[in-house]
Amino acid sequence: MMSEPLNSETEFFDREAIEELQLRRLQRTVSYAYDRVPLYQRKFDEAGVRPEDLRSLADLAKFPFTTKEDLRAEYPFGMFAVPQAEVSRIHASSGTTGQPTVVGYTRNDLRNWADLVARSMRASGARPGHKVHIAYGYGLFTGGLGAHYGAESLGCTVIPMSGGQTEKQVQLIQDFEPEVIMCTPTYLLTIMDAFTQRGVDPRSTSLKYAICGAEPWTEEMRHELETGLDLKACDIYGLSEVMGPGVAGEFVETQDGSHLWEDHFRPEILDPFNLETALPDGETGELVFTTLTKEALPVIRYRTKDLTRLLPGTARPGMRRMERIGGRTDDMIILRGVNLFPSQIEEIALRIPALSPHFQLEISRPDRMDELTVRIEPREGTSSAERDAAAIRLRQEIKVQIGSSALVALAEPGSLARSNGKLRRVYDVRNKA
Ligand code: DLL
Repeated sequence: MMSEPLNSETEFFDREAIEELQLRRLQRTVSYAYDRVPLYQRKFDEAGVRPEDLRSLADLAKFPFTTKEDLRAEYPFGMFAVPQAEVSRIHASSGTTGQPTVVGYTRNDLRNWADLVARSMRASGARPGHKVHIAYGYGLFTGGLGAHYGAESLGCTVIPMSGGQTEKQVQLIQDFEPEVIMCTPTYLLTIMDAFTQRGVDPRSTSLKYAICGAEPWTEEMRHELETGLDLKACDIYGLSEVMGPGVAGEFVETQDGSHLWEDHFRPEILDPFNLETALPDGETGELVFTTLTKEALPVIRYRTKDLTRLLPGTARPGMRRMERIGGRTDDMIILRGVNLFPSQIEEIALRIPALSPHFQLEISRPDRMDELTVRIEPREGTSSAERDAAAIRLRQEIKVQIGSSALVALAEPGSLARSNGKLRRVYDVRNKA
């Protein structure tokens, strides 16, 4: 057996060495998956490919995709590649519809996961000895425990707060004085507002770094959080089916999008129209992953439904970066033929000074035509003239930048639902006459 390089070494590999490592790990993964998971055997056979056909990285394109529906169909443990007794932990992603998707980890998987979260956290500014306040939900969601073991592995002092109980979050941040907070960007907004409501200046806390992910967010939201809390906010990306948080992480020095940890995952970008062809770097499409080291749940060409593009690495030149995710194909609103993502509204609204980041999108069908209403809270302390002007400007900017007309309805400050984790932005009331 060839001895495996350590994660701390492969992080610094150059592109050539990474690709060489990827090919070796990919070859091992496809034959491992084929031998151990009936679904892969069936799919490969149907597609007429065999593990030996993978001779170069380009050959991966011959292999069939895996989807969330595949995982659902094999619920709960049908896709596990090891006997249940070798599975050390199980997580599940809630999913808004139907069955949850179940994922599993061996001891090695958990060690790699912790290493990659630690690597992501270090990139984003966390250091051994920092106190890390974790406000991602603990439990079946991968956010809480994923961040937890990563922070421990980095050598931090972990405060396992979990999500919710915002009053208590704010109290403990004041009392324990953590340097780092990990939570969704919209929940950080909730925490920020809770400080203000207590009469505490959110810029005065001990927090220096926020490591945010699990939902799309924009540069404008980063600016909102960084100025509001006086800290540096970086992105962390991941999904349960592939691992959890820590598939990619952003460097605080460059803040130029998350680096994909390509020593463990091989990314591809799929043409969003024909959903067949892989696109070259720099072009936007659906992100697809093949895991390179996972034991309990290897995934081959898993379709994430996340839209992004691949860019060359900067802080780690051997790894590629992904552009900030603008949205998921699932969240795309098609309004009278125009495609639109909630993050585009966030971007436009936050450039208008009198508007707050608190908004919801409602799609209705009052008269055989779909209609989008943006319900948004103006900022506290703005005059009614400023608010009205801001609403008109938002409507105009949406028309100009997205190319679609929307109604803008101002909501009372504090009236819209606040985030407790992943925030729901879109409310579709079309079928509820
Ligand atoms: O959300 C894992 C995670 C936890 C990532 C904590 C980061 C921090 P799932 O619940 O399976 O796993 O949801 C995965 O969330 O496919 C994306 O659509 C979205 N997502 C995750 N991170 C980001 C991000 C976790 N940084 C789904 N930016 C993914 C945009 C993200 N979207």
